[in-house]
Amino acid sequence: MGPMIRRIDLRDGAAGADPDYRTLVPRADFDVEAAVHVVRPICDDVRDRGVEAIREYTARFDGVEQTEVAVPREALRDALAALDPQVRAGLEESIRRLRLTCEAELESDVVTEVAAGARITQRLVPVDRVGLYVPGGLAPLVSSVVMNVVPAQVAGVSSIALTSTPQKAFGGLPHPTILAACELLGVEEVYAVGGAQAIAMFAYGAGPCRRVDLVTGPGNIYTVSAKRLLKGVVGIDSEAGPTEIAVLADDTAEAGHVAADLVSQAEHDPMAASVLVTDSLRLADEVEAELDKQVAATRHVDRVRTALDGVQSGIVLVDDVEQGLAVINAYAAEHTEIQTAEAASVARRVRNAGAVFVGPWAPVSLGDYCAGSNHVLPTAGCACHSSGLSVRSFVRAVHLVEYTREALAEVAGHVTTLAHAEDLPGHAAAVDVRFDR
Ligand code: HSO
Ligand code: ZN
Repeated sequence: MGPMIRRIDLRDGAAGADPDYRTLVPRADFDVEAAVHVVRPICDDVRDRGVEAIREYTARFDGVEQTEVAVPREALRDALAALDPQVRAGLEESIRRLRLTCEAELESDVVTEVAAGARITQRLVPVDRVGLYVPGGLAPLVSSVVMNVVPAQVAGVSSIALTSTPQKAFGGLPHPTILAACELLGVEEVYAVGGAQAIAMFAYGAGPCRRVDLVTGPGNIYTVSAKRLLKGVVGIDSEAGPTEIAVLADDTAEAGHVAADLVSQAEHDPMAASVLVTDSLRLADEVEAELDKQVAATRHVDRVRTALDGVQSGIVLVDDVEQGLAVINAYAAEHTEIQTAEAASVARRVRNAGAVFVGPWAPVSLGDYCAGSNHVLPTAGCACHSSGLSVRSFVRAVHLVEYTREALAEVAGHVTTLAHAEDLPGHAAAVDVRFDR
C-alpha cells in the first residue's frame, strides 16, 4: 500500500475571503520549546562536569563507551586512504563548486565618506573559532561536512572544530566517510560527540575542546533545541530541523519527477515534510499514483511512508499559480521547487524559502550535493527571517568610525542637541570638552 498523503483543497474560495495561509498549510508538530526542557539538564551538566558528563550521555544515548571524545589524527588519515575513489571524486566536485560560489559571495569592506573628513568603513571580520555539527543519526551526512566547512574556510575562520555522532558500528567514531571528508578538507579537530551534549561541548568547552564562538549545522530536535537554549552563550546559525520540500507545480510538470522529489526528502526523516502545491487536479492524481509506486520500491520505505502520511505533508490544491505562490510564500519551505511554465519568472516571486530550485532540471538532490549552493537551510518557516548557511554566516561586520577634528566640529551641534533631547548631558559634554566649550 502506498502513502495516504492528505489533500488540502483551497480552491473556489475554500480558504475564505482573506486567507491566512500560514494556518492552512501543513506544518510539522516539531515542538522545540518542549524539547528545550529535555536538553536543559544535559547542557547544564556538560557545563558543570565537562567531558565526564559527555561520556555518560554518549554511553546512554549512543551506546558507546568512550575513553576519548577527540578523533585521533590517524583515524582521519586512514579513513581518507580507504575512501572509495568515486565518492572522493564526488566530494571533490561538490567542494569545488561550493568554493566557487563562496569565493564569489565573499564581500569586501565598504567605505563611505558621509561628509568631508568623515569616513565609515564596514570591515568584515571572520569569526575566530567555530564548531560545526554534522548529524550522523539516520544517515551519515558526509555532504554536510562540505556544506559547513567550505564557507567557514573561505570566510577565513582560523579555528574549525567539527563533531558528529559516534557510531557503535565504527568503534565509537563517526562514520568513516565523514572522517574522510574532514581529512580531505584539512579539518584536524574532530570529535565523536552527538546530540545536545555536542552543542553544549562547543558552547562551554569541555575536555580537549575549547569553547567556540559560533555553532552551525543541521540536527534533530535535540540539537536544534540545544542551539536555541544556548544561543547567547554561543552564536548559532538558523535553526535547521527536519527537512522540508515544497513543490509548486502546474499542468506542465512531470508527475514522476515531482513524486521522486517528494520521496527524496521524505527519505531523511519520519518527521520530514513533503508538500505539493498545484492548480492541476490531473497532476495531483498522477503524483499520488506515482507515490504509490515509488514509495513501495524505495529503500527506506518505513520512514518515507511515515513522513508522507504525517500531518506535515500534503497536496494543496489551489485555483492558479498566483494562489500557489501565496501558499508557498506563507509556508516558507526550506526547499522550494518551481515546476511550472515560465519557472524562472515564477521563482523570482518566491520571497520566503531557504533555497529555490527552478525548473525541471534542478531537483533538491542536486542542491543537497553538487549544485554549488548550500544545503544547510532554515526550516519550520524560519526562511521568512533567516538565510541558509553561507560565507556571510562566518563573518561579522564591524564599523570603523574615522573623523577629523573639522568633521567632528561640523556635526557637533547636532550631537549635543540630540544628547540634550534625550536628557543625557554627559553625552554632549564628551563632544563639547574637545572644543573647550
Ligand atoms: N536535504 C538535506 C541535506 C542532505 N541531503 C544531506 C542529503 N544529504 C537538508 O537540506
Ligand atoms: Zn536531502
